Amino acid sequence: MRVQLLFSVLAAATAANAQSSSVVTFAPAVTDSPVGASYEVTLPNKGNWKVDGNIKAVSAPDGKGVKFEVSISGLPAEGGPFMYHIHEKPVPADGNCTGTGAHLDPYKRGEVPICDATKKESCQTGDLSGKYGNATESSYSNSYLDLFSSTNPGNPAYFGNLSVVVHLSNKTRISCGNFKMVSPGSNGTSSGVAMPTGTGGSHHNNSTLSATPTSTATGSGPPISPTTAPAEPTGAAARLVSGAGVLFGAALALML
Ligand SMILES: *[C@@H]1O[C@H](CO)[C@@H](O)[C@H](O)[C@H]1NC(C)=O
Ligand SMILES: *[C@@H]1O[C@H](CO)[C@@H](O)[C@H](O)[C@H]1NC(C)=O
Ligand SMILES: *[C@@H]1O[C@H](CO)[C@@H](O)[C@H](O)[C@H]1NC(C)=O
Ligand SMILES: *[C@@H]1O[C@H](CO)[C@@H](O)[C@H](O)[C@H]1NC(C)=O
Ligand SMILES: *[C@@H]1O[C@H](CO)[C@@H](O)[C@H](O)[C@H]1NC(C)=O
Ligand SMILES: *[C@@H]1O[C@H](CO)[C@@H](O)[C@H](O)[C@H]1NC(C)=O
Ligand SMILES: *[C@@H]1O[C@H](CO)[C@@H](O)[C@H](O)[C@H]1NC(C)=O
Ligand SMILES: [Cu+2]
Repeated sequence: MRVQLLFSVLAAATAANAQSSSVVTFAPAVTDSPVGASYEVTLPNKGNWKVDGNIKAVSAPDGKGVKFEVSISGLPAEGGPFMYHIHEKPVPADGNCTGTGAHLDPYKRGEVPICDATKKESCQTGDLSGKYGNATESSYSNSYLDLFSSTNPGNPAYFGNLSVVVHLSNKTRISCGNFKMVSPGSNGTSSGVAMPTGTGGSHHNNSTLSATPTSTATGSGPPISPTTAPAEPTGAAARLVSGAGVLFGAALALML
């Protein structure tokens, strides 16, 4: 009995270790999308593909995330289901979708394991089809509020100067386009006109650094007291140390 329990604990621990690195960084919920900010991307024909689409992205009225309205048509009869993502770079002047690089992933969770749509905060920020579903028909539309995207140029989850890529299920890139600003919005924490030229980092109060969220976890600076730190999710990425290592250690200790 006891031995069996040990083995299953061990198996679970090793499986978890193999599946992901031992540290998981969750995307913080966004609260700083400027009121009224909106962006739009047009998804054009590329090569022999006949895709035609657009995606509108508007700040949530309370600044908590971004509402997306997705409409894609002309998807091929074969090669689906189709994925689409916000990518980390804009489409270059030559229009080659390969130039957009990988997905927008400011918290560096990586491609694997694939997004669990029941835990959207654990997915890559740009993995819209992972979080809200693939396009499965030749004409597809969907709309949703994503709590982890931002229209504030100072936020790591800002996408206003980036692109969207549509893929076949084998990852072939069949369309891509760049977000264009429709309106910068009127509110938020940006100073002056909220053009996407902000250097980031200066938009927030002095509680935390916002430029490199992954660097806040390991303490070279003074520890931030949890009682005084305000709820400012753009600054501190919530970090979870996987229980796997701990379990592993506990199991080993029991065996010895
Ligand atoms: C992906 O699928 C398409 C359509 O099914 C096919 O034409 C293409 O060769 C495939 N590409 C790769 C890299 O497998
Ligand atoms: C796009 O860029 C990739 C990588 O640089 C290259 O292999 C590919 O041939 C380019 N595609 C077109 C249509 O130019
Ligand atoms: C997009 O804009 C943000 C905020 O200004 C900036 O930090 C980032 O480097 C830009 N990304 C690209 C690919 O230009
Ligand atoms: C979406 O399609 C991709 C590629 O076929 C697949 O790996 C993934 O599991 C699909 N996601 C969902 C939620 O069905
Ligand atoms: C800005 O946002 C605050 C809080 O959400 C709201 O009270 C205020 O009316 C907004 N101002 C403008 C100009 O939108
Ligand atoms: C910054 O501090 C001011 C004054 O305390 C407060 O009104 C404002 O909401 C704060 N902004 C953020 C982004 O925390
Ligand atoms: C900035 O930090 C100083 C010193 O810790 C503090 O007194 C002040 O209230 C802070 N301002 C804001 C807006 O958080
Ligand atoms: Cu993609």
